Amino acid sequence: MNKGKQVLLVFLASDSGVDGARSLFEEQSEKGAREWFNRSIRNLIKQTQFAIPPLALMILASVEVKGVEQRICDLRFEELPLEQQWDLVGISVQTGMTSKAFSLADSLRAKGCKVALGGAHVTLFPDSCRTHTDVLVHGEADDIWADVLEDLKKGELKTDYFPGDFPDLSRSRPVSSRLLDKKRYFTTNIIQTGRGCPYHCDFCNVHILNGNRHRRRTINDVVDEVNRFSKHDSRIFFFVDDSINANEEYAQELFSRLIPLNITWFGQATTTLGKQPQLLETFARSGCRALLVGIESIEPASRDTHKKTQNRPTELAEAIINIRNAGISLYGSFIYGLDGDTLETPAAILDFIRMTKLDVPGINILRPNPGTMVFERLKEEKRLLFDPDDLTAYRYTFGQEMLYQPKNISLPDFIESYSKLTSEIFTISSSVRRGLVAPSAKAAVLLFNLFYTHLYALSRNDLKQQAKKSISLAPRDAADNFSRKV
Ligand code: B12
Ligand code: SF4
Repeated sequence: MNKGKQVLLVFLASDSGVDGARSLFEEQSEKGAREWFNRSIRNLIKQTQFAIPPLALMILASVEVKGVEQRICDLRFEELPLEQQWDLVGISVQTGMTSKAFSLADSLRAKGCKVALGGAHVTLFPDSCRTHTDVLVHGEADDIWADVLEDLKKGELKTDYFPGDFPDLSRSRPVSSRLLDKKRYFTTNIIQTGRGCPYHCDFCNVHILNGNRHRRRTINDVVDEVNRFSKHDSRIFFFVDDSINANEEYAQELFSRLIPLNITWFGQATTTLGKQPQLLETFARSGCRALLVGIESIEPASRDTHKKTQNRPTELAEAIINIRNAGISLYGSFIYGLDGDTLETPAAILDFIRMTKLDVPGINILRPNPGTMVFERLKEEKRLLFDPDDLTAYRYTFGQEMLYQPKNISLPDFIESYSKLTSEIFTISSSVRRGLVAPSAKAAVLLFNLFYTHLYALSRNDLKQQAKKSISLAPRDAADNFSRKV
């Protein structure tokens, strides 16, 4: 029987971080018991991590075109199903994963399979992808994916598909989670209510990828989706919006309507929530248990330079205390090494964490991703440690390598002070303490802190090695550049 065109949608696993922490520089020399220990920890992290399914591929797989069957393959958990002949393989590409994406695309094409690339990296750097693919899908593909599938059926695939404008999210496009294997994920209840951001933080791509205007789905569509998803999976919901409180009125109405559904949920918000008492109460009543907030920096000079302009540093602590007092645990994400930071900054971060009792502190190194304003500035100022044209230098890691020269701190001093900071924050006893005092989601807070205790130990080791040996997977001259600067 002719089953119609067969389409596979692929999500890649990253080499480190959330997809299973591994050392960047020691891997090959690991032997015996140490190798076994590291592999076991990695598998444990992979299995118990907060692995969520790729929403982009859920959206594409939900596009129904008669005569086309789609399947999602998540390479974090399964092998590529090559026993079957695929008419088209779509791969989601993020900067940081380009080498993996391109080599997979090349090998599939060598076997005669047609490949379509889409995702953030394709939108930002289409030309870097061109030689690795048959089809490039630029931008948000919610609507144009149907055109690709229709053209596939007709045997008339084009090389480029452009959405024209950002899709109108108020048009109903129900997302289905039925193609996912529930057992693999922490939850399959992944929802996005809106896209776009009016701010311009210079280390972020979102305002470039999704535009400056905040577009929203209708509240009815989101409530329907929550109802539908919860019939299939009774676990927690994760709203992947960059800031779920971006529009106070919308969020107030949406989450009021979710109260009777009795769900629990995690999400990402701005600290402004601490100054929105009514919305904060509604979040707590609607089942919000934990939020990720981008604190980024408590140094006024860094916030100004990097255009993190929403909220003054003095208001941050108060906002965090208010949110925790409402019974919501907080993951607060910092970046140390911004242009206003000095060797005094770690002590200020430590004080801030102690004062606010932040449940999970995330202490990141700035990662100047190509396509961001900060990347362009560092390139101009000749502060990048790697060849700016080498996309493989921007692999996704977990604070494990330096990609740039901080402004006010020498590299060895920075590495030493960053390592000291993470070793003071992440210990087994502080993890247990944070888990015990967390206002909610205590087990998740404990687990996250324990994982980070392991991950940051890896980070310290890798940074030490990078500084010592000037090892780099980037080109030779870049490694020389690094050793010169160190
Ligand atoms: C949720 C999230 C995560 C989650 C979950 C990721 C997951 N498993 O899906 C977690 C917390 C794990 C995470 C981690 C990281 N993330 Co993240 N994350 C997000 C976030 C907030 C939402 C992603 C999402 O679901 N969006 C909704 C979907 C519908 O949008 P979309 O992915 O863009 O997909 C659309 C198009 O791109 C396109 N498309 C996408 N894939 C494909 C594939 C094909 C074939 C086609 C045709 C089209 C297509 O069509 C889709 C529908 O319109 C985005 C920000 C954002 N606004 O998107 C950042 C974002 C994707 N993350 C980013 C980064 C940098 C990271 C980290 C490196 C952070 C870090 N330092 O550790 C890690 C990398 C981990 C990894 N292995 O990829 C960057 C990527 C930038 C880039 N140039 O690639 C983003 C854009 C945020 C930013 N500040 O710039 N992330
Ligand atoms: S970091 Fe957050 S607030 Fe800043 S531009 Fe990105 S999405 Fe917007």
